[in-house]
Amino acid sequence: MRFLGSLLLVAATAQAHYTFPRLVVNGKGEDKDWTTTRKTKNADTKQGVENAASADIRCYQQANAGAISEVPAGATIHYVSTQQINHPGPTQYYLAKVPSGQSASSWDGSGAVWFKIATTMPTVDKNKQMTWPGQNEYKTVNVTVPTATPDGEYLLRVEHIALHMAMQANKAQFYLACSQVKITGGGSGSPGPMATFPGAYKSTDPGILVNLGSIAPESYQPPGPAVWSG
Ligand SMILES: [Cu+2]
Repeated sequence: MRFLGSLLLVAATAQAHYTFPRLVVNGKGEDKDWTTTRKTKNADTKQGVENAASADIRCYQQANAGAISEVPAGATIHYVSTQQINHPGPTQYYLAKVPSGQSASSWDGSGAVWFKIATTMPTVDKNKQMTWPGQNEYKTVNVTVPTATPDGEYLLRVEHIALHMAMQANKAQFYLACSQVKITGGGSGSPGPMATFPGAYKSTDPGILVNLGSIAPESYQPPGPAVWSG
């Protein structure tokens, strides 16, 4: 029975991980996985990033993508997830504008260029478990690209932070991807505050090193800068 128990545990763990290979814009997804979303290093293993200060926290990419998605400002977007997003934790979206003279197809996203456009907060369900919007779905939560976002090429970064083991240092798991996008029909907003990846997160941030059993849902502090809503 002991053997069976550990087999089941291994199976559950393997199923619990995920990648986000397709961006969906106003209901229309990428034709194939990793077309405008940069293929991540965990495309096969599905392992999350555990070191919030590592270079992989930016895009976790193994390669640039071949194309760029057009994203109208004001569009509703989400990502397809390869497995059910069954761990508790927030989903966050960031944008970084490609510097002039460079392309979203090749720019590396370095510098203090990343601003957050969305995060999610937990509630407590009837079993007294903390749950987040989008939990247990096969897609990430929807976000609206702020209409004030200036036109141009950007990297779009999605992350889901799995917090089921986050009471231990460096045991939060970051599932993330970056897509190459071109925002059209946008506005004249001034996005900010800006952050770097790595740099935006520390392993000791209260939203990363956290025991979900010991905090109230409204006191959860998602890591990174404040949301820019346009
Ligand atoms: Cu998992």
